[in-house]
Amino acid sequence: MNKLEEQLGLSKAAIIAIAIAIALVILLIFFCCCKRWILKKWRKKKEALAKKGLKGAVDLKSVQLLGKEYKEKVQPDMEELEGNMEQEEIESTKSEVKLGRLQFKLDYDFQQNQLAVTVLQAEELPGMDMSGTSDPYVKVYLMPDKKKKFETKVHRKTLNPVFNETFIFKVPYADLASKTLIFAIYDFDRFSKHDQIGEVRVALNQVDLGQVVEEWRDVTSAEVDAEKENKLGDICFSLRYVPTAGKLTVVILEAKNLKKMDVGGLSDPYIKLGLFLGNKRLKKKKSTIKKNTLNPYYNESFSFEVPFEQIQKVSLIVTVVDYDRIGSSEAIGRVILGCNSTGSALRHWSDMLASPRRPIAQWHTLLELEDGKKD
Ligand SMILES: *[C@@H]1O[C@H](CO)[C@@H](O)[C@H](O)[C@H]1NC(C)=O
Ligand SMILES: *[C@@H]1O[C@H](CO)[C@@H](O)[C@H](O)[C@H]1NC(C)=O
Ligand SMILES: *[C@@H]1O[C@H](CO)[C@@H](O)[C@H](O)[C@H]1NC(C)=O
Ligand SMILES: [Ca+2]
Repeated sequence: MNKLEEQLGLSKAAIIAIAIAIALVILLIFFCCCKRWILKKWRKKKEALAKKGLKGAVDLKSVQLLGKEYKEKVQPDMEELEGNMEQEEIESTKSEVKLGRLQFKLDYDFQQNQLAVTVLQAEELPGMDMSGTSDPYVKVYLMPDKKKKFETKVHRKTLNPVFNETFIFKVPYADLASKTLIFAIYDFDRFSKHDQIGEVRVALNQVDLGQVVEEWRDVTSAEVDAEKENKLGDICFSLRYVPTAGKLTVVILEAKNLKKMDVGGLSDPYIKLGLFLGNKRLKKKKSTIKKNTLNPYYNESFSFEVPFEQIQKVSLIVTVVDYDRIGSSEAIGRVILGCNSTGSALRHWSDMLASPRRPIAQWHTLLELEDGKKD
């Protein structure tokens, strides 16, 4: 019996038992650490394998990223602004007649004979949607010739959009005085006609273009007549892209309020689809003709082969044409889609890319055909 045993009052056997227990605990802890490390390694390997194995999923992901890229081009989704929004909503409902303000910049270049119009930003726009917010964009054109119409990008869920986009109008200085610059502000809506929020009219004979003009103007309610007289109608179709199959599917759903093209009658509209690579037409398709109507219903599906490498390079032109038995058929209006398009058309295209395999339907306002570009 040694001193320690005497002091603790323990037997030799008991001390050995305690030592073994301590060793066991240490071993257990060591095991646990090892196990975690091994599991982690195994998981990493599995992820790497999954990435390698699922080629299709990668395609899907990259096309989604592509869509996201466009979306960022269209507008940053401003979730973080949502908090401020409630405040704005309350303020905007307080004063119903207020339509907000728009800031723009005009810069006339006397050498080039061109007017650079910058849509800078808007403030305190009214909420047009159920949620109390709007998805604003601005159309910019000169009156009385409405030929060249520009559109800004659509900004999602905001009443204070920062556009900062510049558009160039070629106008000799002598002609400026007879022109009025229109900023028409719209609320984007996927499932219905886009509501006009209001407009800002700038009579160019009342501004001094000898220097750069930058100012704020109140948005006023739109002169409805001017818009209506130029109306060509609206069309609804869905777009679906399957990157793995390289297939673009367009379902033409319906059109409404089409412009009357036949004297003393309605129109006989059909839809023409053209797939373009630059100015070169790759493919052309036609819907059936709907007789004697301005509100045709089609529900007809058309598919195009577009490999993933090409989807960024193609554009799709949807044209509404009035069929004529006697003369040649006349185009009523059209929509151009692709990564170079603007406004609500760009939004539709980018939403399609961001949701591969899913059909995305949207209404579009028909635009006039530019002279010289046949399709
Ligand atoms: C607007 O765009 C110009 C040129 O692209 C840039 O220099 C400027 O910082 C932008 N302003 C805002 C407020 O984003
Ligand atoms: C549209 O066409 C699809 C496919 O042909 C069909 O399943 C659907 O029922 C049609 N919808 C209507 C409302 O006719
Ligand atoms: C977009 O514009 C660029 C530059 O003008 C052009 O090179 C490209 O082909 C266009 N893409 C489409 C899809 O039209
Ligand atoms: Ca909206």
